[in-house]
Amino acid sequence: MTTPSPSAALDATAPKTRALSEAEVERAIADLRNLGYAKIEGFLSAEALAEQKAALARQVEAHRGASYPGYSELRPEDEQVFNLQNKDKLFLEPLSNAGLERVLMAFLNDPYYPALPADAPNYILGEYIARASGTPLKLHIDAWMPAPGPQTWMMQLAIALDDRGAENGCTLLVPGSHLSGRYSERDYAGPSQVPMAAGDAALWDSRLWHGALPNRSGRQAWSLIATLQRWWVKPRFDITGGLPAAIFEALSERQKALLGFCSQPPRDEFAGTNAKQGYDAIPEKPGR
Ligand SMILES: O=C(O)CCC(=O)C(=O)O
Ligand SMILES: [Fe+2]
Repeated sequence: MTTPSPSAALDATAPKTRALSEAEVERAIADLRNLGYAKIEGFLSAEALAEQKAALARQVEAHRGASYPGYSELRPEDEQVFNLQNKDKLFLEPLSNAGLERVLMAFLNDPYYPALPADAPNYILGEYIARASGTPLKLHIDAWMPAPGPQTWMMQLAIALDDRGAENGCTLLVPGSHLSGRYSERDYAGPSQVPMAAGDAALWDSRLWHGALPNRSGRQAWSLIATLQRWWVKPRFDITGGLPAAIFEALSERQKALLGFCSQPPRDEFAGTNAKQGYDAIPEKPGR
């Protein structure tokens, strides 16, 4: 494979994200293995960044004042839009970048999933939010439990839509902590700051101890944060049940597989006996 320069043709499967070079893909995989996180600079083109920002601004406006049980009362200073996959198909496009898929497949694809092509993702979306920091987010893991070793089952992808530095609540993380086999120390001293420029992406293993600084500047910095996980991890929302029909109809088979439509547990043994299904198992409409 040739190594495209950053200005090379845009990736055909993900309009307006940048085609990643072979070296970038390999470095991201190595960094994720060793450090538990990786950065991809300039992931969104200027055009894609403007589009994502405009799409998010519409959603922020539409959800102003909304109350979310279990969230709004706990983190009143933060701003968050949930379930981006239900809001606008545009938010799903960056997730289909071919280089990004290769990085994620290296960690999250089940090699024993014959019903989907070996060169296609069989991992799924677990959650997709946009957030802007308010109060500090203490160090935590998102993997539900720690475990040492080279295998993981969940990753987060953050795409910065604004410049995000220490003054407005950038990500904090503890390099290597994904291999510790321990839950985070909430107040661990000396985590690394991960400043990002608008359009940059970062990935981290969900076992990694991470959090976010408070926003002290008053200047909001939004990121899209997608959780990608192995096909068998329970999503945080009912993604296949909640997707609006109009968005479902506009998606490719590959995107529907990403949303979990190929790996739903059969309702009972007469409907099926294997959750690892192919594109032909995608239902006619959202749900089963
Ligand atoms: O905003 C960030 O960079 C981290 C957010 C995060 O860790 C989370 O939402 O679980
Ligand atoms: Fe997190």
